Amino acid sequence: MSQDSELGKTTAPNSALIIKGIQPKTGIVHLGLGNFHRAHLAVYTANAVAKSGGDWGIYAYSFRNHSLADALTEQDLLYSVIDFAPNTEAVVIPGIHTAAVAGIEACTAVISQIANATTKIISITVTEAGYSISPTTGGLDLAAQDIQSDLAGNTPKTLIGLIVRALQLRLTTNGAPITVLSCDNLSKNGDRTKRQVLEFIQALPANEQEPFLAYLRSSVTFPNSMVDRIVPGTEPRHLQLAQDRLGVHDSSPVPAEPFTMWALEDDFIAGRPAWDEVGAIFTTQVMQFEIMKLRLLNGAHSLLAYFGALDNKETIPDSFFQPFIQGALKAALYDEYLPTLVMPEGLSAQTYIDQLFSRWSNTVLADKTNRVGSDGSTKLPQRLTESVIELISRGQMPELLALTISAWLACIAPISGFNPGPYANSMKDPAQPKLMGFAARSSGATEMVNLVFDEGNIFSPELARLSEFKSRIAEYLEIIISSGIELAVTTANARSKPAN
Ligand code: CS2
Repeated sequence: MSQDSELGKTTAPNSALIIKGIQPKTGIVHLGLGNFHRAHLAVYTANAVAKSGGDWGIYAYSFRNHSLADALTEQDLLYSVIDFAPNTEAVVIPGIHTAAVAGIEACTAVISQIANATTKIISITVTEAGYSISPTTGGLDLAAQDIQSDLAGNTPKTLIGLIVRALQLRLTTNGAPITVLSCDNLSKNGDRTKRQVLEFIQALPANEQEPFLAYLRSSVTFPNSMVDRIVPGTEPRHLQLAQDRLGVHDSSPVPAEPFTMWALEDDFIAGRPAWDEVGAIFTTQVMQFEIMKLRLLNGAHSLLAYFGALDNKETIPDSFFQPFIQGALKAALYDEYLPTLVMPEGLSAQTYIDQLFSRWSNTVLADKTNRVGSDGSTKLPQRLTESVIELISRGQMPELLALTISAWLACIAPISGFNPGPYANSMKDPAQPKLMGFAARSSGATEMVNLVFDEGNIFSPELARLSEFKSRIAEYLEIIISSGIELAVTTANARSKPAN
């Protein structure tokens, strides 16, 4: 990394912190080069290397985004992470990447880089949708076309296929230990990644399985981790702001909120950067952190996205400041999510929720409802299933969680000529074609909801068995279609009362 680019030489205002480290060699291969990675793991790692050294440079791979990889390469792998919030002008330039490559043609190089004994960690941010999870088994979706293709030995198209092929090569070339670190919003993300990898291996011909399974048992660890920072996509206004703050052109700045959090298990079999010295929390309570974050932040975030979009709100703060939505948000948090979780020791629920309220009010960041609302079919099952099951088993109907699912369906696959508005229309979802098909076949909300649960392969069979809950989803969907989101929300709010 030469750091000769304009960014490397910027004499930007007092606000810019350039973390150049000492040009470390690659120690981490990151799968899923996107804005979140660039504002989270990359910043923690750059800080850790600047403070305590170590060869922890990051070789980053994007499955699809050629233009980002090329743009970063062109500017010596430097980019700015810009804090967007009132009263801050902070900019950080993490000089920690050693390569940025993309696409299937780069796959072989990535596999050899992982196999190289100098690589100690594979880190991952591919979103919930990237793990090839079957909603029916919770394990690997063996029927998925790309998984089939990877199992047949073609150049891997999936995350899991790529990891397995790289570990196979590593075993045959040096057999050195390595850590696989998921940084995605999945509960038990390390355990789940391990399960996917194991199920992939178990689907290979018997002679390929051993001694690979023995290598996995003895030399590969999969720590669980909870990651947190709200990082929207880059828009033209961010490019302009980067230019203004830095005085030089950055083609690929990352807008981010100042808040950042990372809780993880200290299970790095081949070592790790000194992340603990730069704010990461090493704890045995990662589960509690994950559940807290997945429900209180992400679950409520989805509610803000769908209710907001249906009320014509472009941004999360606009949705948050709408009084009837904020009432529903509080009911969901206090009456439905909070009673189903145990906070990590030392963290107060009220402090965490107060912080969330200030993060969701960030009008400078202006995170979009259509970003958070996209991919709901892979996000919602993670965020609300367990709370729904638990509340129902206690005799409480989770009104707001039911309505979150209704609102998602109304946004992604509207029926009966219902138009959910521009912000819902711009949401994307991998299950959208299938859901639109259901919507076209449905004469009303009940039929639609039954199809989603019977044939959608999105929610777990356990959730699909809760017939009263499904009727509630259909009822709210009907109200949204006939009278709009506000009436649906006020109806759900009025009914929402804890069991005792
Ligand atoms: C959001 C997350 O996309 C979403 O649904 O809830 O990206 C959220 O911004 C991050 O998890 C915050 O850490």
